[in-house]
Order: sequence, then structure tokens, then C-alpha cells
Amino acid sequence: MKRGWIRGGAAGLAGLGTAEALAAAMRSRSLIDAAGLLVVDSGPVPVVERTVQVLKTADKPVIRASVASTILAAGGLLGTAPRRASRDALAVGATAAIGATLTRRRQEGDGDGWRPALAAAGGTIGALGVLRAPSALLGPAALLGAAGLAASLVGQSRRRTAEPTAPTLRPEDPLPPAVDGAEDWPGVSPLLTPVERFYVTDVNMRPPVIDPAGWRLTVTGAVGSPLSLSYDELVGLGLLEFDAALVCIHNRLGWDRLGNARWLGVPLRRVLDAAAPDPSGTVLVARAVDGWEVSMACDTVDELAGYVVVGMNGGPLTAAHGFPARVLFPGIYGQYTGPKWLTELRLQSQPNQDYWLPRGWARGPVRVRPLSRIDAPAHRARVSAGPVDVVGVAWAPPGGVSAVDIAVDDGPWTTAELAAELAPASWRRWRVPITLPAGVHRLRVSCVARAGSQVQDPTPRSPFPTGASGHHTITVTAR
Ligand SMILES: Nc1nc2c(c(=O)[nH]1)N[C@H]1C(S)=C(S)[C@@H](COP(=O)(O)O)O[C@H]1N2
Ligand SMILES: [Mo]
Repeated sequence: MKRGWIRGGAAGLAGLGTAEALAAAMRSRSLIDAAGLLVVDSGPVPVVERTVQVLKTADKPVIRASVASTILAAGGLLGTAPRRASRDALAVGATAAIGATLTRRRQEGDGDGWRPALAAAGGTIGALGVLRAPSALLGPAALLGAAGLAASLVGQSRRRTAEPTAPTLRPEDPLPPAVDGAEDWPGVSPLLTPVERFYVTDVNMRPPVIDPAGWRLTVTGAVGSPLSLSYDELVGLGLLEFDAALVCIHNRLGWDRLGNARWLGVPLRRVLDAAAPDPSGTVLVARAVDGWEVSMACDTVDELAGYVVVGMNGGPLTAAHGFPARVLFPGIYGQYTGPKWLTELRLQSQPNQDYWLPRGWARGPVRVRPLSRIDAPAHRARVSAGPVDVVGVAWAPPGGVSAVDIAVDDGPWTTAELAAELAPASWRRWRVPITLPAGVHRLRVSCVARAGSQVQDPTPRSPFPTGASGHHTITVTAR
């Protein structure tokens, strides 16, 4: 029995290594990533919500590790199978089933599903070979497998993080430098979130890397003159700069699953109008190379100022943030605002089956709830008793924040000093000088949205299905 596990484990490792090496040789996505995508797409809402809550942004590495260990465990199990014929049949059957699923499922934009399926078949053949091999060969086979696996993982992450080259982008009418007067407030978030600190969320195992030379944005469906725009043609429609916060619907109180950026994009209306839209098209569907679709009623499209974004904080979009282009509507949560790696804008008269719909989320767009966050002092910080500056950010895109208040313990709300407003859709930095006597204190923050003087909703709510609400609350100890 124990020997069976060892033999099976070696076979699993050799099989996985073979599959990964084959995938790399075919310049395909890794088999682990392909299988991981199945996990992402088929996770039930409660499981996904729990995963996001616990793992935050470590979800993808954890999925990768679980897929790899499942394959290794399956190999080990095969090694203990008493009858060779049934064992082989089981392995081949399972591979065929997984392969068939892989070829039919959503792709990440590069490569067909048959490549990972072929790699899986190669891996199974390798594993079955090792199960039959003389004992002396088990060690070397496992080593070779581990080496193949390691080499492919390194290669994949190198290839996927390679940044595409893009031309310099110039706005029609550059905005003045982004300053709001809070530059010397210790501990407050930067006014513009640096790209490398900006949260990344999507349903891919690794970001698609797109060659702009071959990329096209098509405008199709109910239009008089369908378009197929190259990167240069899109940019040639004219670029505007705008400052806006982008918020993930999974952002919880105090989390940083949002960022504030200076975006550069073509007004969406300009792109649509270039295709002579027909009034019968009442729904706009935006589709990305990863097969992700999100739609919006055209009435809403006209009410909200959306953009086809190509730049972020002075440079082109990075691969992780959607190069070459993404759709963004300030004030709409990330999963409803539009896709990264945009490839198609389609006007249609039917409601669309968006990516999130069969996964239990409501038809959008879901508007960002006004919310605020304390940046400093940190939760559970120790400070000296006496005067303390409390600082943070508040957001209520697209209309803006008109006031921020904080409360200490069960005391009254104190109005914060607001930094200048960069743009209504941007987040706004705030500061309150308070005096803390020695002891443990609870600090809470709340904001008011300018639109309708709407006070931040104090009801504690989880992100699913309309975004978190409540007051970000921290405790500090003054001594
Ligand atoms: N193509 C594509 N676009 C996507 C997604 C995705 O999974 N695929 N995720 C959306 C979600 S849920 C969010 S919160 C934002 C995140 O954008 P960021 O990674 O640039 O912060 O992208 C949105 N656009
Ligand atoms: Mo999101």
C-alpha cells in the first residue's frame, strides 16, 4: 500500500511535469492554469465569497496550488489501485473528461482549449508509463517531473508579466497636476494610487498579454457601419483625461480593493457614434478576450459618462489592468463597469447573459456606495495620549463627497477637514485633529455624498450582492 502511494506520487509528479512541459512547448497556457480557470468559473457564490473574504488577493496562487496537489493526490491514488486494467481505464477516462471540458470552456485569450487538453493527455501517458516502470526509475522520473513543472511555472510567469510595448499617449487637453493640499498629511493614501499598488481583480489565472499589432476593437450589432478599429485608430478618436476611483464590489470596510487613478480614454459615445448606432440597439455589451461580458442599457450608457480607457496614471494600461483597452464608467462597481482587455462593443435589442448572471449576481449596473476609510492611525495602533491626527479617504463617485465625519467612542460626530476635490468621481482625502486621553478608543468614520446629501449607509452589509456598507471602525490605544 505504502509503496503504491510512493509509486503513484512519482507518477503524478512525472505526469504533471510532462503536461506542463508539453503545454510550454506548444506555447499554450499551463494545464494547471487551465484547470484553475474551471475552478474560478464554477465556484458557487458562497464558496467564492468566502474565498475572497479569507484569501483576499492570494486566491489565484492558492487555486494553482490546490489544482497541483489534487493532480498529485490523484496520481498517488492511482498507484494504490489493485488492478492495472481498471486503473488505466480510470486514468484515461478522467483525462478524456477533463480534456473535453477544457476544450469547451472559456479561454484566457491566447490559445485554444485543445492545447491544454493535449498536454493533459501527454501527462497521463507519462504517468501511466511511470506506474509500470522498474522501481529504480521512480526517483529520476519524479525529479524530471519536478524540474519540468518548475521550469514551466517560471516560464509562464515570465511570459505573462512581460509588459506590452505601446506608443506614447497624449490627451487632447491635459489636466493640471494632481494635487489636493494633503500632500504632507502623514499616513494618508496617495491621491493617485501608484499602478503597482492598484488592486488587481479578474477571473483569469494570469492576465492575458495582448500584442497591440494584432488587436482590434470591433463595434458590431445594431450599427449602420460596423467598425474594426486598430489601436492607433482608437487612440486617433481623441483622448481625454479624467480622475476617478475604481471600486471592486468585494471591497470590505477598511480594505484597499479600490484605487484612485488619472485615466486616459476615448469617450464611449464617440466610439459608438463612429459606427452609426441604430436605435433598435438598446443594450450595449462589452466583451473581452477572456470571454468576459458585461452589458448596460443604452439609456444608462448615456446617463453615465463612460470611456474606452487606454491609459492610467501617465502611461498605457499595464497587462494586469487591461492593456490595450478597457471600459470604465466612473461610479459603477468594477464588475459592472466594463471589461479589461476589451475586444468588442456590441449593440443588441436583447438582454445579455453577462458573466456574473448565471453566478447569482443581479443584472447591473450596481452603483458604488458612498464609503470612507481611516488610513491612519492603523487599526490596533498604539499612539501617545494627547493630540492625534486622524486621516483617510472617502469616495462617492461620480457625484463626489461633500462631508466626512468621525466619532470617537460613543461621542458626537466631528466634521473633518476636506482636501481639495480633484474631481467628483475621485476619492477625497480628509483629516481630523483629535485629542485622545489614555485608554483604548474606538474610531468610526462616515461620509456624505453630494448627490442628494446622501449619508453613508451605516447598515453592516457583506459585499454580495450590492456592495459592502457600514462604518469603518478601528480601535487605538493611547498611552
Ligand atoms: N475582462 C475582464 N474584465 C474585468 C474583470 C474580469 O474578470 N475580466 N473583472 C472586473 C472586476 S470584478 C473588477 S473589480 C475590475 C478590476 O480592475 P483592476 O484589476 O484594474 O483593478 O475589473 C473588471 N473587469
Ligand atoms: Mo471586482
